[in-house]
Amino acid sequence: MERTLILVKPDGVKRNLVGEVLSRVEAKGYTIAALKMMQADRALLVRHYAEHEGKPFFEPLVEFMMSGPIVALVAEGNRVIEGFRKLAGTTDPTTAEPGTIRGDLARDQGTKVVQNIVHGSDSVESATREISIFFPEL
Ligand code: IDP
Ligand code: MG
Repeated sequence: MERTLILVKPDGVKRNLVGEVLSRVEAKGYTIAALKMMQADRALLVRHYAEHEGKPFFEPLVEFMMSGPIVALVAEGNRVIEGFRKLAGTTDPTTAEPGTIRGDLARDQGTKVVQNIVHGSDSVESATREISIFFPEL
């Protein structure tokens, strides 16, 4: 069964949208296989976002992701990686389709890093790597 790593980012937790995100994942029919609230530290985030190191938004991204608690979960189901990316919507919340998490619940806040409520793995390789970072016990 395919698995993906989903994060509710600090903006989503601060705005009390954890339940809303979990509800959309469950309503779609995916199973939540693991779930935890945590405070991510720099080392963990640098590993998680390694592909973005050197980009202008990298440091703001790490700072933002450390700005408050996050919720990490593993969701499971056939084609869940692709399916959750569709549920999340495109990276830029201004143009993300209405009906998606980012399209419905986020907007441009004028910050250096885009605040867009959720992260979802983008491939089987990323999912395996990211799940092992956030849930080494699995
Ligand atoms: P994704 O989350 O839709 O997969 P990525 O390109 O992997 O998008 O970028 C990771 C995160 O970095 C995004 O979710 C967003 O928070 C932030 N980000 C991506 N591109 C930009 C940008 O061009 N400017 C500011 N922040 C960005
Ligand atoms: Mg990404």
